[in-house]
Amino acid sequence: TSQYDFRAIERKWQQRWEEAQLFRVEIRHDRPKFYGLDMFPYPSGAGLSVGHCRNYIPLDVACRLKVLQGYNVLHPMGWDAFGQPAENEAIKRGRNPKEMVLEYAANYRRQLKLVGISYDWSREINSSSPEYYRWTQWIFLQLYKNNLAYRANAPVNWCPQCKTVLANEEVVNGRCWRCGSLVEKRQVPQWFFRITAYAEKLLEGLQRVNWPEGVKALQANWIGRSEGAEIVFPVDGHTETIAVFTTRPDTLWGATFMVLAPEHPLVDKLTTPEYRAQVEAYKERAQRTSDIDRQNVERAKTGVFIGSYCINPVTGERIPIYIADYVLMGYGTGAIMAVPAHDQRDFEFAKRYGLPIRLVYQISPEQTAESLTEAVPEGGTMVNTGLFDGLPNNKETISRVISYLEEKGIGRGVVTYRLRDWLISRQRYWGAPIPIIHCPTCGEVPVPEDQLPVLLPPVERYEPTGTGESPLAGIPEFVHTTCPRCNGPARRETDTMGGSACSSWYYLRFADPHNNREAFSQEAVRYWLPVDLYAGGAEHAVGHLLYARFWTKALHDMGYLHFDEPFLTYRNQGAVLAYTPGREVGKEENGEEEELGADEPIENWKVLKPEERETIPPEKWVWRWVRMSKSKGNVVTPDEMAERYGSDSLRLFLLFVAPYEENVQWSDKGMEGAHRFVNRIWRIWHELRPHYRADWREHMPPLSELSPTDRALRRKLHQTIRKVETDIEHFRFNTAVAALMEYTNELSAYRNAVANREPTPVQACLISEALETLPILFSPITPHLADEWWERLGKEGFTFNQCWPKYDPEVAKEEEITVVVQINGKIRDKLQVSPETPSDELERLALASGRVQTELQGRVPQKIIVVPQKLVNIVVSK
Ligand code: ANZ
Ligand code: ZN
Repeated sequence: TSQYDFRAIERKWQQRWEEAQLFRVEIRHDRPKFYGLDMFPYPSGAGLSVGHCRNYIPLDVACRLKVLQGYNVLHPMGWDAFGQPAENEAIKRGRNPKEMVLEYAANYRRQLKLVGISYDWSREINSSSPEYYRWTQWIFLQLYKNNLAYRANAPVNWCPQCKTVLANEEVVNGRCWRCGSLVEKRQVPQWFFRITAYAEKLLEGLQRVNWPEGVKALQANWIGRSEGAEIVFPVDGHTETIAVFTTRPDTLWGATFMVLAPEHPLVDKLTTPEYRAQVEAYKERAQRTSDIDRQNVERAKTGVFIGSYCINPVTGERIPIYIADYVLMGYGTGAIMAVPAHDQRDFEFAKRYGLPIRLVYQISPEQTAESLTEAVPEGGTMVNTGLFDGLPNNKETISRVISYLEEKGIGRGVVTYRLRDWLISRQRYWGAPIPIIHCPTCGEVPVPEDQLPVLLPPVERYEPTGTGESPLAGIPEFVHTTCPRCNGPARRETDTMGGSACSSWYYLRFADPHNNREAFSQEAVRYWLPVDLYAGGAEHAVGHLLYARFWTKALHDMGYLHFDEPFLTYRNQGAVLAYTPGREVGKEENGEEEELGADEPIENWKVLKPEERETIPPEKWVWRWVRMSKSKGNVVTPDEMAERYGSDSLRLFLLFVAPYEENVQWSDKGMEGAHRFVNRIWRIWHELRPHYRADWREHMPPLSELSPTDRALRRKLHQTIRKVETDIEHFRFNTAVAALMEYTNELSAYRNAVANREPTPVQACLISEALETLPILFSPITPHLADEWWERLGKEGFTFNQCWPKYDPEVAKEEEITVVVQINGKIRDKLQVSPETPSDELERLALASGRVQTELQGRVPQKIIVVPQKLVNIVVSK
């Protein structure tokens, strides 16, 4: 029957694909490879929403196209199962995280199959399985051996709610990325990866990848390279010296005071007794202020004098030492030379505390330090330096000053980075144990590689302890062990690795997921890696995407990888927003703001809680577009959509509704529209089906013998083949679908023209070409429908592994006509244009013609007459 029974059709093909193991990749050596990867998800209990589907469907379409183009395509899926999200949920539900994760993953897998994603499930990985984390631990050891992993006492971000430390990348606006609590500072021994050693390489590599500019800029800013100098100031009456980092060593002559971060190690030593009390009070206050606030340019610049002085090494002056919270300990040297004339923060500070201001650059002879109303960072020529007076305010001068300081032994040129080392230890249960043993005699000893994995022991209680120790510390059988070096009694490290360690190498494991002798074989990685196309949310810009690049580079330098950038092309999709009822609230009530997209909070608005939907009358509801999420009660599931409209319609809708990078406003209406289109093309195809002849290729007449209508239909088909292919390759899924819709219109018009008549043999050829091409063109987008058509043509197998049709450039070429150009009625030139060229375009082309311009000799036309498809007549006075 020609009834579009999508439920039966989709069920049938999903079953057949499964039976045939259709998506299992086999390497055929005569073909090129393509590795398309989605960021592997943490499977949550809420299951997939249509919002998640928007991550996976576009990449699936791109991968399916690559298969049709004849590539060996690796398109795998797995679970980012370790880490805080899973553990928090397990605690909330009182469940064992291991079982819970497996159950959630099974549901995700079912849903992903339901929407027809072509994953090779034989390569599924789960980062919390010992077969996987054994190798996460192995990589940890390699980093450790290469001095890229170390333990240090450090002030760290502590989430009082999750009771664990957090990486800098996990602190968002001073709050925990998971639970939103305000983050505190604590001093505890922690494990770090030395990502700072790769700051320069991480920056450099960004120039070699095809990523969205915005994401590259975020990473570059996060790495934060600064060129400048370190200058050493002697302290008056002490043997100590203070080094400062400055980007403007040329302004040293204007440094009239020095500012230390309140946490600077020399503060205690240099504070004189009479200032002790105020210094302590200020330090206390600073500790409670977040780094974000401290960097806020709007905040008043406060600080206190500590009683000591240092010596400006070029002027010989004694300058006072202050502490102020606008100087951070974590950047540069934690100390600055303050140049109020040319640095705005220092200017505000000097004005507040009545400190001297001295110009190093003068804009005009009248300009004085007293007359300044703000700092002047740019312009002017040097004054008050003696040696360099008269030089302009530019890079060249900075270099000359640096050379001078180096000669004098006062300072040296340096490059600093904002990037900090990556904090990896977590005082949590649900992670890969850090494979280190602490021995009272030998110190830190790595677990021998043949003893990996260090298994995560099963426990009754895995809630965080709140003491700052991991729950593993409470399991004597785990903790007590023997030292691999001296065989004496020793203790195991009880911290686990944060989930970001697992996700820093999973893309390598997919190449060789079942290897139990090594993390990955050279052969597999050499074949499949790097990832050709990576898709996932831009919120990972300075976390996962940076970490993964670092591990790749480190493993590359150790000789394990032949490449040093893991993701050649990376794309991030927009979110799916749902129209959601909420209510207006005052600022006070809006403590944690609702989030619209990734980073746009909605003020004065809160989503309605289920009980509020009962109590607040609908006319008081305030509707907003916000990101779909279970917590907002606005989730639409793919299950619902597959049942009502079919997965093919859902796929087509999600691709068509907006450009890939843009947010989508979900609407059932739009979904219905997509479904109507799928129904329509299904019907048209079936109406033409009776005229199909399998031998059409042999009977297709040459182009020149086709009637204009026939020719137009073939032209459109071949243009559509080309457009769908290039659009998908460039992630322009919406216009690819639009092209299919346009073609559908043409085909429908053609069908009407031949309706009720037996088509001529030539028409039958054209119809057959369309009938046979459509299943392949639709295959990446609506794969179930495509296979059903294919079968109904009497073909064997699946559209999945057919060949993408070759468009014929001759056939696709736009028809051209000749339009003559006249001046005062005499033919002067001819234009070759498409018949649809509009009048104003013809006029423009005519005037741009070289021959016309020569003829006109600068005369301005009095009148231009255009007869579309025929001529342009330019009238000029003689
Ligand atoms: C003197 C000076 C004069 C500065 C001038 C700027 C302009 P970027 O570009 O972000 O690297 N600085 C250095 N360490 C700091 C810290 N730990 N906390 C806060 N500020 C710090 O900024 C480098 C500049 O920021 C340095 O150059 C220093 O101020 C300040 F006309 O030194 B400058
Ligand atoms: Zn030992």
